[in-house]
Amino acid sequence: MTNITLVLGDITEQSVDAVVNAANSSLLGGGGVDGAIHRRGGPDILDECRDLRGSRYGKGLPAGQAVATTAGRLPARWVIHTVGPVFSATEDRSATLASCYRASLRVADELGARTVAFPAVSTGVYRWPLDDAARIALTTARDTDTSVTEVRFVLFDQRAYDAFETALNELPPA
Ligand code: AR6
Repeated sequence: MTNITLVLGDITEQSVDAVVNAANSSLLGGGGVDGAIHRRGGPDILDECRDLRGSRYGKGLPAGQAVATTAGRLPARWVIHTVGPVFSATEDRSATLASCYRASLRVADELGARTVAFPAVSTGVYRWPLDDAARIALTTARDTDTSVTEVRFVLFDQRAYDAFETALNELPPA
């Protein structure tokens, strides 16, 4: 049974087994959550990301996929890096956004992580409308078969929190 919880706050302060990073394909850092995670987590995370670029992900991590590193100085054990799709008004990329959540939970299961914190992937620099992103995130988390016991959505501002709260209340039956 997976509990879905919503928190208003900063993902770098969450004491959970794994925090999910809204990364980009380069895995080499950026702004937003990505910048905050690398800043607070320290250089070990970037070192491991560079190793991943040198081995499995020479061409970068494709959108919709996920891969783990350790969490450096963050109060978590692992960072699961996923790459959200850039929002497009002309092309439906919802399946790729849903895949970010599914793939991250699969990696969490492989690690044995039981508590996982997610940001609202793609809703910042990648411009996905919050209401729609919230619906996709929550539906996918609810419908994914996983051993994770808590999926915690960490929303950075009140607007994002309200969007997730509304979407959670309006979630259609499974
Ligand atoms: N904790 C929780 N949520 C946060 C935090 C934080 N510390 N900081 C920002 N957010 P974004 P994306 C929220 O832009 O849209 C990066 O440069 C933010 O308010 O971080 O997937 C990457 O390297 C928003 O709601 O990720 C990529 O190039 C949400 O996190 C690109 O941005 C996601 O915003 C990825 O864009």
